[in-house]
This record gives sequence, C-alpha cells and structure tokens, in this order.
Amino acid sequence: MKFAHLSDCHIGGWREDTLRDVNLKSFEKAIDICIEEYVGFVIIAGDLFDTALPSIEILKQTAKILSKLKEYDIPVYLIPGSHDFSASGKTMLDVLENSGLVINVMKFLDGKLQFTTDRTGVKLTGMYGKKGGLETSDYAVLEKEHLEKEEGFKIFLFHTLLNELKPNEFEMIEASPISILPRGFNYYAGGHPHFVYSKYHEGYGVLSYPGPLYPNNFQELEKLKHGGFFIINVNGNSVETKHIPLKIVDILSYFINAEDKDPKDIEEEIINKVQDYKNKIITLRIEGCLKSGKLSDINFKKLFDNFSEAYFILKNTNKLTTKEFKELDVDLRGVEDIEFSLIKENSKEAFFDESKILEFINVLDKEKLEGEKSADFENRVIRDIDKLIGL
Ligand SMILES: [Mn+2]
Repeated sequence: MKFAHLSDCHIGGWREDTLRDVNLKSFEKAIDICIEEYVGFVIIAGDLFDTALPSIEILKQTAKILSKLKEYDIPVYLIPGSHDFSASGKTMLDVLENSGLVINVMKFLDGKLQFTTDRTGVKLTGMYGKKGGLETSDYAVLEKEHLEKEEGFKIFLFHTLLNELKPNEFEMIEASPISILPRGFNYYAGGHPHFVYSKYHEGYGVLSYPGPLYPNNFQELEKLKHGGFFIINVNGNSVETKHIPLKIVDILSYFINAEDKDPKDIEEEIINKVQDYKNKIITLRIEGCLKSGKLSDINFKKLFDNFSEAYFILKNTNKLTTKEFKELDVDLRGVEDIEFSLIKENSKEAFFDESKILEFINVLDKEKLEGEKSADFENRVIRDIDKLIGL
C-alpha cells in the first residue's frame, strides 16, 4: 500500500501573480505524480490554502486539480491548518468537502475524535492547527484512550511544531512536546513547520513533516529553492518514506554586500554577477550601508530591464540602508513572529490575555468575500467577536 503526504501548500499565498502560478503548478505536479504512482490516497496535513477564504479564481483552479484525483478515484484526507482554519467554520475547505473533493478527518462525535476508514482499511483521524499554536489547549482536553486502543493501521494528521522534531535553528521558537499526540499510531502526518523531517519515535510511530509544497516567502526561495512532499510505502509493519522534490522553475540567489558602496557600484555589481538566468527566478538580497546617495538612486526598474529573459526577479532590500537611516533597527523575522513577540511583551498591561488577543487577530484577520455585501461582512465579523467574548 502506498499513500502521499503533502502539507503547507499555501495555495494563493504569493502576492506576485507569477509566483502564485508557480505555487499552483507545484501543487498540480504533486497531484500528477500521485496519480502516476498509483497512491491509494492523498493526505494534506493543513494549510492547503493560504487563507480560510481564498479568491474564487484560486478556488476554481484548486478544485480543478483536485478533481483529477477524483477522476482516478483517489480520496484526499485533510485537516485545516493555521492558515485555512476559521473559528466561525467559514472556510473554503468546507466547500471542497461538500463537493466531494476532500474529506476533513477531524470529526467529533459526543466530544470524541472519530476515525475515517479508507477502503484500504487504513484508519485516519487528526487535529487542526490554529494561529499561534492555539490548538495546544484543544490537545490538552483531547480524549486519547479510544484512539490509542483502536486496532489496525492508523494515521494521525496534525499541524503543530513539536519540540523533539525541531532542528537547531528553530530552538528559540516555542513548540509543543510530542506527548500531546495520542500514542501508537503507525504514521503521524505532520504539517506547519517548513522543514523536511521523517523519523521513527518509540511509543509513537513514524513522525513526518514534508515541508512546504513550494517556498512561501523570499527567504524560503533562497534557502529551499523548491518544495516537495512524501510518498509512503507500507509493507506489513514497515513504513518507508520517500521525499519527492518538486522542481518547477530553477532559482538563482545572489547576495550583494552594499557596505560602503555607491548606488552605481551596486548596479554594476548586479549586472556582472547575475549570469545564466534565462527562464530562471532570480532573488537578489542587498544588504549594507551605502557610502553615498539615497536608496532611490538605485534604479531597479531600469536595472531589471537587463534581465527580461528571466522567469521572474525578486529583490529584498530590508537591510539596505543609507548613512542617515543607519540607526533604524530592522527586524528580519516574519510578520507573525513580530506580532507574537509584541503581544507577549505587552499582554501584561492588556485587558485580555495572550491567547485571547491571538484569537482576536484570527477573527479580525478576515477579508470581504467577492460579492459579499458590506453589511453582511460586518455582521459576520461582529458575530465572530460576540462568540469570542461571549456576549
Ligand atoms: Mn501552518
């Protein structure tokens, strides 16, 4: 028996049309490989979409790709992740489930998590992820005994960073212990952290993170270059995972040290350094303090005209400064990390505690739907807030 384990597809996530398209192409390629490989079923361990309510265009294209699996009678089992979960229950995952394209395996009956049994006999269940790791409190009250006692080949889907699975560079990031999970499953299909991991853990089973299906920001493009997923071969009790890279477009990454240089020097250096870029994505990270001139003296628009044969060109000048602005302390972490550390620092003086504030961000982090009236949108947000503060 064979199955696929994907996670963190973040479809619709890039602001740039070209990269959003490459992301979607990665998803399509993964699904095509699943069909070629005759997998029994596909698992998506959270964050299929980058938001709970992606645009109609994104939904349309995703549904089209998922319907290929439907055509080949390959079921898709998933859980909502920190990005596509919605406290009000309004998520496009429901639309996909109601049209028979996916099955959400996080199902409760009388407060107990239920199993979904695939026709291969494999039993699946799992827990969603929430922004800021808020799912941990749901794990704390989760009944696990009936899950652990269940016989057969069992898979648990989760969307949480676990301490024991963290590489060194994640040391400072808060995570949950492995013990939040029910024991004795054969495979734990994880999602959320963007690194690849697969290892057997005593008392549990094989725990895996396939990493993102496609890099999700500038830094990931530089570091990961491409995404991937797992194909898992099951033979009796042996579970063998194989990581499948998804190379859609090659990426060339350059670092330009701007320290003590003129804007003209930088332009020249870029033209000399960037070579063999045809049909490739170029990432340019420019850091340092310019000797003279303003940032706007570097004419990127004109400069990028030299690379019109590239697939796409992206620059990052977050740490490029001039003498006047040097005091500015630039934070390199992601928006969410900055949010969380600010909340942590300031929550002592706030009316609500840390987790309530995060829930608030979840609720307020909503966009008006296409075709939704302003009044309906307002009501939806107000209803969610009511629910949260219990009015
Ligand atoms: Mn996530």
